[in-house]
Amino acid sequence: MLEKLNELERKALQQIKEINEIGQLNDLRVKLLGRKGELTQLLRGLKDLSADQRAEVGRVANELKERVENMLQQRNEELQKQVLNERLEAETIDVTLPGIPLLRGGKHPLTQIREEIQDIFISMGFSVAEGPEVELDYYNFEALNIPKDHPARDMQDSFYIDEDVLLRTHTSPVQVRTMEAMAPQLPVKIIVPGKVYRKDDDATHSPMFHQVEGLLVDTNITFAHLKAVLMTFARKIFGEQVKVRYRPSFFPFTEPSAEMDISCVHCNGEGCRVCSHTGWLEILGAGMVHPRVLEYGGYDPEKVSGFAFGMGIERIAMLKYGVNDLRLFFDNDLRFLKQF
Ligand code: 2NM
Repeated sequence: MLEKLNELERKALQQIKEINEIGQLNDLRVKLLGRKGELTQLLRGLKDLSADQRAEVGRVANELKERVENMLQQRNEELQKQVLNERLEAETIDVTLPGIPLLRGGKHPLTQIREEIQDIFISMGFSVAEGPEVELDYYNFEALNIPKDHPARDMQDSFYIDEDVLLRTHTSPVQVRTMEAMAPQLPVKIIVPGKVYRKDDDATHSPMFHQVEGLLVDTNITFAHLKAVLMTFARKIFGEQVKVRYRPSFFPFTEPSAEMDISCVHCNGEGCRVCSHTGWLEILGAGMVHPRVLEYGGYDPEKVSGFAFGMGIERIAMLKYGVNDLRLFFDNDLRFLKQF
């Protein structure tokens, strides 16, 4: 029996050496050491031996099994290495190929313009204030001296949530909220950027658009301060060559009220299609804060005065960049947005 074991081991080691494929190696393991394998078959003869012989043959068989397993294991590792080497030979990596480009994001043109506007007013000492887009009718209209029967309150023009709540139609309610929070401290010197909502939809009007409004309240503030601040703003955003003019206007929350025009950025005031051959472009509304609005804000109009202004960010961006359809800002078309 010991001889048979010897012979089995010799043949096994020979077969293991000759195998060149991992799958076949597993088959061989089963054939040699498995439950119905050659070694098991051979050990059936143990029962015919004496107890001493059985112990001796058993020991030899166990040692044999261990050696064969080691050989199988070793061959397995060799074959795995071989497979890996063949793959490494076959597969090549061209490290000179260009990499996958990382797409770099950028600020939306309206964000760029808003930040430019903010920086200009911050440089003149204004702070940036923000407030809710879902606003009380009280702050959006009442406290701004827009009475109940005023056409600006028309359901046709505003998004109402219920009788007393609506999407703000301008950022002015934040000015009233800020005055309320600050009174009687002076000065109030803020700009308020943000989204506003009106029932409008065409090439130059979107139901959601962006505004920057400003407010300066202090003792002895006059229309001259308004002109100085707004002319400085116009020159910084459109260039030092720009001219400005004021036309009388009307807003319920300012008195007197005015519109500020700039000389046309396209034709430099000569007259062209952009400025409807007037040489001028309207860019913002402004005025001295109505005494009633100051009162709503908690200030005494006998002791303080102020000016306020408001502009649409889309309109400024369209003029500055020569964009003729405001919907381009909201379509998310990268071919458009990448140009800024
Ligand atoms: C404009 C034009 C004129 C304005 C007024 C106020 C407030 F709250 F202080 F009274 N905020 N913004 C204002 C004034 C806005 O937008 C065309």
